[in-house]
Amino acid sequence: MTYIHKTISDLKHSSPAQAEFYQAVEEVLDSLEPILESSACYQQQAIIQRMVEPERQIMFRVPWMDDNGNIQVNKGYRVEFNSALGPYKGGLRFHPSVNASIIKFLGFEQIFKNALTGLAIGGGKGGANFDPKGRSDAEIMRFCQSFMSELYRHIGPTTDVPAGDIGVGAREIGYMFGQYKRLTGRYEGVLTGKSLLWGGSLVRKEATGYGAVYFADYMLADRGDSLKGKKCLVSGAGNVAIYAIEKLYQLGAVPVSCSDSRGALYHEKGIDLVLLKQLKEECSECLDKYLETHSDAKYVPVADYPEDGNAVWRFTAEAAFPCATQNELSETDAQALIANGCVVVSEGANMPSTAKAVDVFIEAKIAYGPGKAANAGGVATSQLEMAQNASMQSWTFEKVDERLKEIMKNIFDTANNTATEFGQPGNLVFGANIAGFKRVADAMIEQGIV
Ligand code: NDP
Ligand code: 2IT
Repeated sequence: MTYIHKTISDLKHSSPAQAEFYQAVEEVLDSLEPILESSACYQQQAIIQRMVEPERQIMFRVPWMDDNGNIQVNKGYRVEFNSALGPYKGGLRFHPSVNASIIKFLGFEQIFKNALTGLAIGGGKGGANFDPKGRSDAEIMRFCQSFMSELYRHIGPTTDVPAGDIGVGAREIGYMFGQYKRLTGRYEGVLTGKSLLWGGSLVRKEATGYGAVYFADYMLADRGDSLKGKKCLVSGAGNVAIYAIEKLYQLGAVPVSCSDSRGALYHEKGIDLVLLKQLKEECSECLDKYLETHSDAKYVPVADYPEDGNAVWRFTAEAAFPCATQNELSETDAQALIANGCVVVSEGANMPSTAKAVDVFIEAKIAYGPGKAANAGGVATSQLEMAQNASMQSWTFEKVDERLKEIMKNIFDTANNTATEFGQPGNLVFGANIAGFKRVADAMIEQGIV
């Protein structure tokens, strides 16, 4: 059994029943053989065994009272995965599906994503199995306050800096920041994604979606092509999807779809972004109402999705931006995309394509940007928010956007050049995994056995 296979097999024994976590680990480790062969030190230093084990995992009870006076209890998590490159950095997800496996897969991805940005940030992730849907503002506030009443003792501006993810946006960050400040008496950059009124950075809200689109454009530019005029499929209708759609329009592309947990929307003429933003503000699950304004659009409810995939990927387009959640794009979806002429896939979400779907993209040699490279613009801009907080400055929109573009270009170049260097030109999964791994592993070796 190879060193890599043994590590995965040991992991399945020590951390049972964590399918999403194994999926993320296997994808990274599968790329590492050439670098492990080229340098014996990684194996000697047990780097892989150390990397797959979080430095610290915090699990806690989150009790809160709902509007009817009933006591509710949720499970809270913060996984501080790796601090070789800087303070733990990564979002908080509030979604009923959250469990240890999901938080660990997200935290593991975050290590390599953050390394690829070239910035000084380690990897972490957290969240709770709390479902914000249908909850009042007061309930959200009480939940966030209870969550922070435990989390505050584990985080700090130079130790661990959480941000948003699914179900956590500016409102939740505000309530959590308020509680942190109340408990510690400190006003400091302990969270990113803050409101522009009190310490947030311009472009942070837009950064993940914009970044995934910039990344797609860099991949295409390298192939003598561009997004201009291309029909694009986008999934999701949250923070990442909305700003991916906005940037696609700005670059002259035509985003024709979006989706949520209830269904997929397709509009040949291009998604009406003003209406989409309005619908998402009015109600969290009413994409079908779009048809009241645009009768030429099409809505497919989840009940009518193909058995082996997601309706959003069965429409015809040249580009795809999965921006909803993990494993939302199956092998059959990937085959349908390729058959319909899709030439570029850029992942705004974390691990949205199943392992078999990724194989289809690699085999077809289309431009495929894996999440840990393509969606790194969000966390990179979070680090720019930290830099502004620490220096008590506020940069202009143009300055932050310029830095974001530069970072996305560097990530593309690093992943692309590394793929070529290690013998698989064009394979950005391979290039991103090796480049991210190398930066973290070398830092770990220099810092000794800790
Ligand atoms: P939001 O909560 O703003 O939006 C999530 C969107 O995805 C919603 O439209 C939601 O639909 C849909 N969705 C969530 N879960 C499911 C599901 N199980 N099935 C179908 N649709 C689903 O989250 P974000 O836009 O911030 O996050 C989207 C993705 O991007 C996630 O994978 C996240 O980890 C990743 N990401 C986010 C970053 C950020 O800065 N926010 C940075 C990097 C990656 P509904 O409302 O119906 O639930
Ligand atoms: O997955 C991610 O990179 C995020 N949710 C953003 C993390 C951050 O710290 O901004």
